[in-house]
Amino acid sequence: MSPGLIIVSNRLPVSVKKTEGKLEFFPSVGGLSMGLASYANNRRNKWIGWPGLASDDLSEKERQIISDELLKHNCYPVFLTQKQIDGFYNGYSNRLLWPLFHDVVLSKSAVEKEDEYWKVYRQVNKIYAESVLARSNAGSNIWVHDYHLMLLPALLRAERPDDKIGFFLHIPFPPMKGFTKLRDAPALLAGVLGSDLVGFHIVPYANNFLESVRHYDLGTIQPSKVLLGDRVVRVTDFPIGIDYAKWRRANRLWGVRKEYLRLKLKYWGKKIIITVDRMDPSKGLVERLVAYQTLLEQNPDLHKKVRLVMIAVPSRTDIEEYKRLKEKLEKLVMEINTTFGTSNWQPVDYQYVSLGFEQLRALYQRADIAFITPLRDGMNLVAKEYLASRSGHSGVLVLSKTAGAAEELKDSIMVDPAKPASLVRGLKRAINMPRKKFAKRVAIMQQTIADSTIHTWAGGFMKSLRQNNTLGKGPTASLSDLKQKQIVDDYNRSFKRLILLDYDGVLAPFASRPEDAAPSPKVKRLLGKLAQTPDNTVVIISGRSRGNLDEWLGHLHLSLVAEHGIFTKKAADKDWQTTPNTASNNWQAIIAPVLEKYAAKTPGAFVETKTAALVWHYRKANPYYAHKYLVILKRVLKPMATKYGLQVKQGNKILEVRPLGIDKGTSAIAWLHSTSPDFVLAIGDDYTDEDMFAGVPASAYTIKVGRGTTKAHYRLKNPAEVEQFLEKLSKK
Ligand code: GDG
Repeated sequence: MSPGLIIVSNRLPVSVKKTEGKLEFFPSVGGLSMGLASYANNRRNKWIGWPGLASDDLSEKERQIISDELLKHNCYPVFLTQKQIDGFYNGYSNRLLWPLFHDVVLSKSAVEKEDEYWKVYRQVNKIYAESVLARSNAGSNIWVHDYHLMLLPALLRAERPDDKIGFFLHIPFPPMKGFTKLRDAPALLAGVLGSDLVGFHIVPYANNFLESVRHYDLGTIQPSKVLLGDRVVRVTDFPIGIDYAKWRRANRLWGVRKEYLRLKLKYWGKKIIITVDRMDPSKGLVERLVAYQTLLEQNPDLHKKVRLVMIAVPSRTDIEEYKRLKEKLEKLVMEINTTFGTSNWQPVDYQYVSLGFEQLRALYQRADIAFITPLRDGMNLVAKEYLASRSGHSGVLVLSKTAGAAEELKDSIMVDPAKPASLVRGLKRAINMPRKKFAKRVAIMQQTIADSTIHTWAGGFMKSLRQNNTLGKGPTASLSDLKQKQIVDDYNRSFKRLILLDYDGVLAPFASRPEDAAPSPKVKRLLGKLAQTPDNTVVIISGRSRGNLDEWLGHLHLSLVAEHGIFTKKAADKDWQTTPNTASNNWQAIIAPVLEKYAAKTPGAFVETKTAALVWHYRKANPYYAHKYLVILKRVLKPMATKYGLQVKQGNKILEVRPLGIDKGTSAIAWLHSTSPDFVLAIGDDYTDEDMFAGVPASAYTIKVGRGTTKAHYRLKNPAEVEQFLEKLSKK
């Protein structure tokens, strides 16, 4: 049975409010709950989110009632206090991330509180992580939604390396220049990069994201993906759609028909222009009204013939900027209505309300023109819903070119919301547009919307997420018993064999302190046996220092390579040889304090000094700080590495600095030259072992231990499987 799906979002599809001491449950507004309904209704799946009210004045009993009621919908609440809601939701998410991502000017008071808000944002993301971890098992599929939870994927990844984690951003991702204004931009990116799959509405947002990842040097950028050590994060577009059939067919509903008749009478004989948006600074509501005002000023002939119905849905009402917007908008409505209105014509029908589905559907059906001009919008579902709701191919759509929907709805009348004249022109064109002329364009757009629905969106994302691990593995096949037998046969037939083995993660599992990862007696016995076999050269090729290797394996007839090739000790030799021109460590005095500085900031991280390398270990570190400072460290080290001829390589929870030209590939090639083998086996688990896989001939048997992209041909799961395989090999 495939594992269930865990959906995580700020809000749940069911919301709760408390009026006069009574709890009320109601469905949340918005396309997401509808789109994911088929997943949410499956009892194997879970939806985790905030129920919409502060937990401060909820009794234990009330919490229980909420949890029980939500459980009926497979929903699980994350309870947040008012203080947490203020810092996380109203503060960091909606006063900083939201405006910044929509290119809206940030308020000064919000910027001043960035630090304070950030602390709560992090804290709440951790609360979400704890909730997800407590309610799911290892191996789950987890789908995280939106800008409120950008740190969550990495927090989950740290605990669940094998889970499939997807992240979808419902709002635009801004260009790198805008995004990097945030003080904690790298930490947000590192958070999202904990995912296997990152989805955006349209390609430009995905590219902006990749550009920011490149800016902070967080990974290797390839088209639509980021390579991160041994992981691949796929970054791609999934344009969200609507439930087309539901909107289209709703004209049959009794409630819709009744409401439509009411609107028909109410707006009799007028050309109706609608705007439907949450009351939000990014939606360009003031700009829209100003455009309408200008249109009326410039075209007196339109007076009494048109009417603008503005539905402004209450949203984020605790936030200062939203309160001010409402005041400004209402003042403007009043101004337009008093300037142009007459006793029987009110130019703007302003409604600050959340309509029911049937009312909204009827309004779409009645509206001659939809005037949808957000300053910026991730997608904008209203534009799609309007077109789906039209009888036949009627209606005219005016749409901002800065809405994600503009990518698909190219046949709309496209306007630039930053240019007032463009809005006025667009609206005038819509009013004068001959119905028949526009019908063809509506038909094309309706087809587009019908082809790419909310179901195809959710299904497409989930399919991709499930496939993602396979992508991470590349074409590498797991080393089947049959293949193992073939390798053993080939080994037995050959005359001269070279066996290159990494140590950590291959011959011994990782321990939290490097000195604790000693080999088991069985591994030592197997290595000893292989090394004693005539015509075998067995090389332990490791990043470790000489001390550990000597202590643990020095007594066996093995060859040892320490510090990725700086030191070599051949099986018969007593002493280590140093690769010429590599052990000068003048640079260490300069780099070590830098690594120490960031280790001090990262609880649990420490610096290991090798003869000719420095290693920043973060296996035991708090993952949040580790990612944050890893990013900064890489950036700080880059120019220093160029100056001193060093390479900075990220391995398994380590960042290693060592001289250029010293890597396992160079070392492997040297062993090939000195032994001329007819059988080569190389086993490794780490990023640094990829150099070894690349260095050996194509005919070599290369085996990667664990997950992640690799150049190796085969894969084994863990050191225990390596041990079993070596046992087969040593039974000659
Ligand atoms: C975010 C992104 C992206 C509106 N008024 C009423 C009402 N609505 C429903 C609409 C529509 C939804 O709310 C609004 O969706 P939008 O896409 O237009 O905008 P956001 O709320 O800002 O949504 C956006 C979306 O996420 C999905 O990814 O497209 O870009 O900003 O479905 O129908 N519903 C009811 N009464 C109303 O008065 N019942």
